[in-house]
Amino acid sequence: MASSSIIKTIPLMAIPNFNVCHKLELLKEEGKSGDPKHQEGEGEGEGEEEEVQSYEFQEMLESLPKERGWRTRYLYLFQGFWCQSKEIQAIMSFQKHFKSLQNDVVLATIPKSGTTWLKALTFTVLNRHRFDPVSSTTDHPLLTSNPHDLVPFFEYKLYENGDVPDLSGLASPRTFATHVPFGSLKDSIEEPGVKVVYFCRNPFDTFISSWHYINNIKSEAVSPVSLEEGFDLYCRGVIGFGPFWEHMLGYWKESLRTPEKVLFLRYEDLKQDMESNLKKLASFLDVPFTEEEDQKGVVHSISDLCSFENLKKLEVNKSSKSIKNFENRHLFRKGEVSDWVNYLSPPQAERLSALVDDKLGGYGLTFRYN
Ligand code: PAP
Repeated sequence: MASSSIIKTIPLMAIPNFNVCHKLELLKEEGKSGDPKHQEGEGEGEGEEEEVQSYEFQEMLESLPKERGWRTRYLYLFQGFWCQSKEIQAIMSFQKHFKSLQNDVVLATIPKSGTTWLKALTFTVLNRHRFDPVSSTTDHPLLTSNPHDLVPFFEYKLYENGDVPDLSGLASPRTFATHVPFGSLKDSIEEPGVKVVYFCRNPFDTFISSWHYINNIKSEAVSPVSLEEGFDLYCRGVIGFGPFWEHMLGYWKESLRTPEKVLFLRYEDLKQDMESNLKKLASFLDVPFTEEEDQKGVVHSISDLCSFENLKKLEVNKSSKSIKNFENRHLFRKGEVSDWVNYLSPPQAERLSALVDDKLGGYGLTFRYN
């Protein structure tokens, strides 16, 4: 799925070739597919959970702590964070097989922090000499491809189902994305010169965005997560790739320790001041804007091209699916700061605020969310 959909949607060989070499042996050994009754997705009607997994994988899964899932029946505590069985399968394959190269760029987020936006901006900044964001407004790849097609996820595209993609033909800098926390990523990006951009959004809006999204895309067979239940799970850390505070802290600390390797950006800052943040991103990626580009209005053109309003209205973002089971249109809901005030009660807001202060305040990681 990964290879064909990417090749189909990206013009001019921007990402030329993701052939799957072989499956992760542990997960795909012939004759060891396990008892189908033990499959997590059994009876859920959830396409993502239907894949037959090996007996060893099932055994490993059953040894993990689990909680009620948001989108699938369970979330498992794997390597210290919560995720679905299919994600574990992909992450294991990624960790085993991915080899970083010197100029690789990895975009990291916890879901619903603005991943789609960051992908659009980074792709456009890095490729602005091939795809001019100022004049070629009619044939820019973003006009016909969703950002998730242009910057593939390790866990939802490249290594999905335990696949092992052939990344040898990719143009440099190779640009990938992940939701995996830093602790589970770091061994895979040890090559000097690999750069990580972490995009952080305030936990209030991230929660509301997640709650809407999951209720839009979840299988009919999984009961809806009410706002109250979802909020309680979120505050207990039980959300995909959470606890959110550990996810944020992992990248925050690393950005302070190795600022040349990890850039920490905030959703709210980009909303307030796109120009300086886009310049920061370009400089970090070693492709700073020149004075001439500044005068030509390149920064503004990129900002406009990647804006919520522009992306949301494109046909590809209204009617296609770039990631299996996820309709692109659900990736563009409101794109605002502070929408949470329309959903959370004062006691809920107090609880989350106290949690954020308690978990993150001591590290100097603060947010604007009012
Ligand atoms: P993902 O992690 O599943 O890829 P992600 O893109 O991080 O999702 O989150 C979607 C959120 O980003 C949505 O927020 P909302 O629910 O509060 O509206 C979506 O609207 C917002 N978003 C998507 N594209 C943009 C953009 N170009 N500018 C600002 N916000 C955006």
